[in-house]
Amino acid sequence: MPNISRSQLRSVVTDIVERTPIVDIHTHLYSPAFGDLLLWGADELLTYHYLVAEMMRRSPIGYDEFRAFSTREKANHIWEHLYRLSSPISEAARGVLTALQTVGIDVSRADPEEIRQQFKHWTVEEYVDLVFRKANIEFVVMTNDPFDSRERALWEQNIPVDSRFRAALRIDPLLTDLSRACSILSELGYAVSTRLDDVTCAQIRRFLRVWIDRMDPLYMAVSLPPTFCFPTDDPVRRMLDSCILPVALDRELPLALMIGVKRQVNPHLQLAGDSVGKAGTQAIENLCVAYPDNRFLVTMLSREDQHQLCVTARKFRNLMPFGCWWFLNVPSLIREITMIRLELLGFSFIPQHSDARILDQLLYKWAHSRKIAAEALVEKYTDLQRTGWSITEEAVTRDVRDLFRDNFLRFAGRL
Ligand code: FIX
Ligand code: ZN
Repeated sequence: MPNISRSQLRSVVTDIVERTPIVDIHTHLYSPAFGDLLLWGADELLTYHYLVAEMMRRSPIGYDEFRAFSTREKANHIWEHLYRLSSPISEAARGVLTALQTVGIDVSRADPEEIRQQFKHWTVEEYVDLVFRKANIEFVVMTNDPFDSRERALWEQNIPVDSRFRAALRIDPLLTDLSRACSILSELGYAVSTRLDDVTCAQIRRFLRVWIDRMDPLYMAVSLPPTFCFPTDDPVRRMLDSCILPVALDRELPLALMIGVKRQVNPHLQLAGDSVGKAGTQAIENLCVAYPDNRFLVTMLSREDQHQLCVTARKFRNLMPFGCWWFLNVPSLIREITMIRLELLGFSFIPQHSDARILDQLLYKWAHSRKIAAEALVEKYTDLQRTGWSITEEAVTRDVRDLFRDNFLRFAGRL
């Protein structure tokens, strides 16, 4: 394969980044068979919890008054305050415009009613096809919660799952709310107690295996507060040591740890009320040393933890950093974090996940992230070319595929 010339580098790399299909390793999307759980369209897009938080800073509306609105009224209110009375410059507000533009909606003079009308042209199946094609996504990984009765009922009916939506087994209550976990497990017929005795641990392992068999997840996942410690004397240690990690090992599943979320610092904001705290990587180091045969996918929410996470990843091959999560999913920080990772880890990380909750968001989150990844790679390959090193299309294609797809599939044992 011929070398890419310096003058062509930018266009070749950008083109390869655009053409490489994405495996989106963490979303809150569902396959259409899950019915109402799959969110899409104008009103859902405009009432994303990121936008609710931003609107509340500009509108005098009371929390209860806003909560009592219908989704359509909420969308109109958000449009009024974030799009009409101000320019939609924040990442979440701009993202709506990128998403609409990508599916051919003229945003120059649109208002929510006109946008709603445009969505009437599509069925959900057509819209899923359109979004996956435009965003060039191979598949997304859902967040599947067996502690949620609505979701559980759907899985129990053995609904057919579209192969573009793969499962991840989400297990937060086991590590963050043991009494809730135990009361749900008891209702489901498992003999458990919050003392986490041997019988309980065996029952929790059985529960996890039942749901792994049902969902065929690509990994298990939990999001954790910045105060997460390991090891400790509390039930978290026993839950990891005697329930979750042995099952992860024998079913060959990575455990995804999403660390740094401070839940409900403002409960009035509901889903929009969570915040961030610095965590450090001591717990991750301890887990990686203590369980060298387990694999850990890790994303951290605070900017301050990003460098330390890269250094920790240099020490442990059973640790895979991923994504620019939530408040980090803004261009300036994606750029910074991607550069630090490239410089400290080469191509051995997963640069991004979308965390999309509304299908349409795949369009903007990936368009924006692809652009930043391409710019970072052009800068780094240019530095290599300056040394006399040859850059070929084959090499760039391999590197980009590793970042957007193969690193995850390999780490999850699926390649
Ligand atoms: O815990 C998580 O998976 C978080 O990503 C969500 O709970 C959060 O609300 C979110 O949507 C962030 O993007
Ligand atoms: Zn998430």
